Amino acid sequence: MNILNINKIALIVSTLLFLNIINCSNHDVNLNSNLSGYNGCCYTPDGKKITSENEFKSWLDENKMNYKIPSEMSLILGGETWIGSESGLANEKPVFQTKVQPFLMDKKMVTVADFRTFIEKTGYVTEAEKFGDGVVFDFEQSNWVLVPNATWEYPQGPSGEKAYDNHPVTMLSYNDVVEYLSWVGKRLPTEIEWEHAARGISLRDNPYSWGQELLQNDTTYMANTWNGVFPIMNTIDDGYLTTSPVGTFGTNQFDLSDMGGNVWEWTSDWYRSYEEYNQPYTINPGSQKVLRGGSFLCHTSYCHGYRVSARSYTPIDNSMFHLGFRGVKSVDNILD
Ligand SMILES: [Ca+2]
Ligand SMILES: [Ca+2]
Repeated sequence: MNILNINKIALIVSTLLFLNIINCSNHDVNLNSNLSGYNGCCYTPDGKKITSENEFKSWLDENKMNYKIPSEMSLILGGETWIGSESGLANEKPVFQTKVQPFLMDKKMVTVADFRTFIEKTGYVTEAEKFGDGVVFDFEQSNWVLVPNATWEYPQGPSGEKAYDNHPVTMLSYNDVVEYLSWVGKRLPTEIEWEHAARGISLRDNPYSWGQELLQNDTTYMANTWNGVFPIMNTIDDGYLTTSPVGTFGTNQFDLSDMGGNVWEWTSDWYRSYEEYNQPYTINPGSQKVLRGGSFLCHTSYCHGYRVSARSYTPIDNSMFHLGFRGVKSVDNILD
């Protein structure tokens, strides 16, 4: 067994620990993220305070001649924002306030079809293809496994289902997604940008990007997550065992879809405690990147990762079947 495989198996074990023990041992997550009293976040790039989705839409209509916003992206208003949750998991504390500059964010996650265009035009070879395997959850064994020749086209391996064009592309390393985004003139969001965008405009103290409940009116699922008992039984009440088409479960106030569930999303930040956030960071062999948004594997009783404040992490050379991405651009790019 080579060093790469030993590292990968260690990673799988650590991922499993993260999912089942560290994050989750009998921990009931209080859904109130304790940001009450905080009303509205946001200012337009020209300095107008926005406190509701309707005000934002009116401002967008009035200013569409002044701002070039690509149709596939949303303008995320900047302002003072609160990050974290005092009632969430340990790594979501302490809640802190910070400033966010306005930026543009992809409304939808990058799809399999989007990524195929990149491969066809550039001939890029992904790291999973170079390494020869990828990390997959085996539903029959309820365990993580390294699957030989798992790729963005066949994220569960060559004998698994081919990835659908309109689903989020997965099985990509950090370097792969940075390469793609550079090709389209975008970058990854920071985790603060991601959480700020997920919280929307006036629903900012809700646990989820869409509101208070995963199952609205006892009938409508608002995200693709794990239904049933993790990790032994998935009842698939939301319709999907693994990925779902991007945008299936609606959008938040910034018109962003899949900000909870479906697949986790790479961010540009190295993972660390919020208490160390303003200190210089030295990259080390254990460094990992922050993931946001949760996935089809997340369940309320475990990491509950599809909450706006939830954080996960993985090493940069890791390609996983429940991990994708979306791009952002700094806002100067849209000004005339
Ligand atoms: Ca599901
Ligand atoms: Ca997601």
